Amino acid sequence: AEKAFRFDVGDTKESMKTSILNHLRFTLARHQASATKDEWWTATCYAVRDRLLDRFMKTQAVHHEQKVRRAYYLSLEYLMGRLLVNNLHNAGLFDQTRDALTELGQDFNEVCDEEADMGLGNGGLGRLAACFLDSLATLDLPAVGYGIHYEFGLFRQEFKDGYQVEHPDVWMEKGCPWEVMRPNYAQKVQLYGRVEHQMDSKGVFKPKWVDCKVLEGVPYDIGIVGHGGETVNFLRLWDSKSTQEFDLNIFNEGGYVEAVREKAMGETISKVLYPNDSTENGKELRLVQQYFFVSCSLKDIIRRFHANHSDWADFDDYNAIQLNDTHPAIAIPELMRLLIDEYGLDWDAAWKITRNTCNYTNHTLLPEALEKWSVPLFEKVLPRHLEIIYEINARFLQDEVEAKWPGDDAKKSELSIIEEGYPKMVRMAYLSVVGSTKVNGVAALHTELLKKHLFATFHELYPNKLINMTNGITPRRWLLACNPGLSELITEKVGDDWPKHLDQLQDIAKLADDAEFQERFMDIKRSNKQAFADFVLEDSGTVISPDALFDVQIKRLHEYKRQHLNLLHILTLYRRLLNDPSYEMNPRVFIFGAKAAPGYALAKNIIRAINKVADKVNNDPRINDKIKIVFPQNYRVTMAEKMIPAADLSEQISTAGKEASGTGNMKLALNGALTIGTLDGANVEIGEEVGDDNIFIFGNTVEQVDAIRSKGYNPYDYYNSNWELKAVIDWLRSDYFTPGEHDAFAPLCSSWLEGGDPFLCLADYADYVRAQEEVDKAFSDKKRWAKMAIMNTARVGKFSSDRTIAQYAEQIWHLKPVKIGA
Ligand code: DL6
Repeated sequence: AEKAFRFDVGDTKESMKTSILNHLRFTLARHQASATKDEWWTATCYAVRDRLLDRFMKTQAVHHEQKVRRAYYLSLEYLMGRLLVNNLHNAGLFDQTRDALTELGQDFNEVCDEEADMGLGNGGLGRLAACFLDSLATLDLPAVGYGIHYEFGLFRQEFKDGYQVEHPDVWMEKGCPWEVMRPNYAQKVQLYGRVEHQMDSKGVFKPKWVDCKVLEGVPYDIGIVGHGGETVNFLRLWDSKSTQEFDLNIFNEGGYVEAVREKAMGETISKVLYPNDSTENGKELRLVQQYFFVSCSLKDIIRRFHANHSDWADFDDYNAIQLNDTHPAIAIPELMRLLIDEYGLDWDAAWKITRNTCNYTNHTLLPEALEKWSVPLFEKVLPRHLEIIYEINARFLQDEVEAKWPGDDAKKSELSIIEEGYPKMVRMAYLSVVGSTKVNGVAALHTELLKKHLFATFHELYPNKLINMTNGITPRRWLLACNPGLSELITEKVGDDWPKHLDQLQDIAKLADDAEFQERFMDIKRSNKQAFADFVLEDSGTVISPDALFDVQIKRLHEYKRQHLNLLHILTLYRRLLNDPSYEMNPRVFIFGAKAAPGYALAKNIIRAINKVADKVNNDPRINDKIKIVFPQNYRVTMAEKMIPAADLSEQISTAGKEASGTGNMKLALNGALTIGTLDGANVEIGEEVGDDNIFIFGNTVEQVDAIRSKGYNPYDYYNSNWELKAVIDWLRSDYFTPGEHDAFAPLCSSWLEGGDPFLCLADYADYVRAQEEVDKAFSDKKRWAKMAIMNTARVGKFSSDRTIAQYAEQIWHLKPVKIGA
């Protein structure tokens, strides 16, 4: 009987056509003739989803039957972008679906363009999580991603008079056909209340968390298909709902309106992603969000464990949990609470399980990004967890710190999870280190700096705990799908296995001097540049030439990333051209993509400065189109997919020691852009792979930065001794770029001078300009540039997230691939 009702989930064009039409008719109740573009998109997604769900059920059945060990990735952010094209590639349905839609009279690209980005993340950390999900499934590793089902993702950015204006991101306006709601797996979560210590029947005092508010988490699952389509893992996102209990008390007291208001409040928890990539400490809702998704996820993990096992001693044999930064660090006390209070384990058994199960990834050294929660806030929201954290801390200080450094109270206060002060603070990074088996940095340099600075004393205490896992990116999205021209050329030369084995790109290095290959490689680059130029023309009316050098800086707007150093270079060139119309340089298009955290005033001032300089430069006939600046609004994954294949030059110019890794640097190099960068984050390793001849390194190193600072850095020394630097800063200080509006960029200019230039733009300026002159010279030599670009693509195979995930699986999770079979 089951066979008779089986859906057609075949992979032929005809089968796709039938499914799409069936969904138009039976899911959306539309006639083919009157269906709108977004309905075609929805029907196509459903047709693809049918096939994914079929594989998903098979995958989960195999994992269950084989009682596999699983990895659980806990992340507050997933910057997924669009899913259709990627899913089609990974599931092996791309050609059939494109042809099916074409035969049904639809423009495939237009249908794909209906999809809103799933932008449930801020930047690098969230995008890394999305790449990891892709690699986990591709490598057939049993894994589940857990996060929050935000109603609003990262804000939509608009520019008005150069200012950034934020709007809510209504990404689910047309629905999200990828997800499946699973009310049967809903979980209850307690919050607030107080702890009572009640005597049990044996006369032992037991903590009881009482008078809590109770929320419900309802999961939405999104299938994650690996390349080749065999394994379909899933991302489970929790949506918050108020529970019956939540309302009833107030209801019974006659407070209907109050009850509904309370109910609505319960539902605000998963409403919106916090729009800051480095600071969001102290906000109660943020702590509630973290606890809400962590508690739901742990209960779900335990439920799954109990489906196959009954002995808690097995828990850490079957489960590995990865904490994506400290955002889910509350998992450590929550797992302790569940094991002790709900399941009756003793402290030592619970601690062994917790520590053996959890691992933590650090993504930043920036002090302001290190999460700390005030003890009073913690006590209000999670009183029982605070007790547990105090106990973890007391035992840690006594059993481990005292054992290693007897009588050393300074060490105890240095390493304490509780920071003394008014108010006391809970240091989430320390809690994460103490409660984890492994702690990893995200690039070699970053891990070294963690060992030397942030976690130096922990490293002495636990010499094997800190390890490096250099980040990576999925080559499926960031080459195969976004750069079809280059993908085809590579496939022609090295076969079609490279999306799963990116090291095979090395084989094109031997063609780097081949004139015909160079020409084809650069023709593809040119047509990608033309496609981007067409987009820019339509988007903003700005004309840019695909023959110019496309100089790209795409990342969050932050002082440490130094978009304002890039701006100083632009102004330098502009000034040189105005002073000397015969000044020789290749025409350049400076391309920016960046959102600033809504509360980050200086970052927003930098955005406005770039936009205002762009207005002037782009419309100045005196410079003969030698410089153009384009800064499209609302940079997001989908826009990155257009910019990266079109880039010639990749700006990775953070102050040395500040960028943990970077992943845009990897995407751009993979697509044949040359890096101009400091010795920071993963730039160091990119340089090692591509070789000194194929990268432009400049600026002070970490050691030099430290030396400059310890001598007492004075930006005026640089300002007063470099007349060109002085001239461009003064220029920006004038009202030249904002006629009649004085001091428009005072915040920016004073940050360089009176503010002490915390990120050393002025100290690196001269060497940056020198390196840019090198870039210009190299670009003039077309053969040399082509060779360098090819060498970049050829030699960055190391930065596939498959390599990163294979390392996590081997060194942290001890996880084995599980073949699902046909
Ligand atoms: O590890 C992913 C990514 C790194 O590539 C970036 O260098 C780093 O800035 C970023 N960190 C964050 C925010 N950090 N926190 N918390 O996105 O992680």
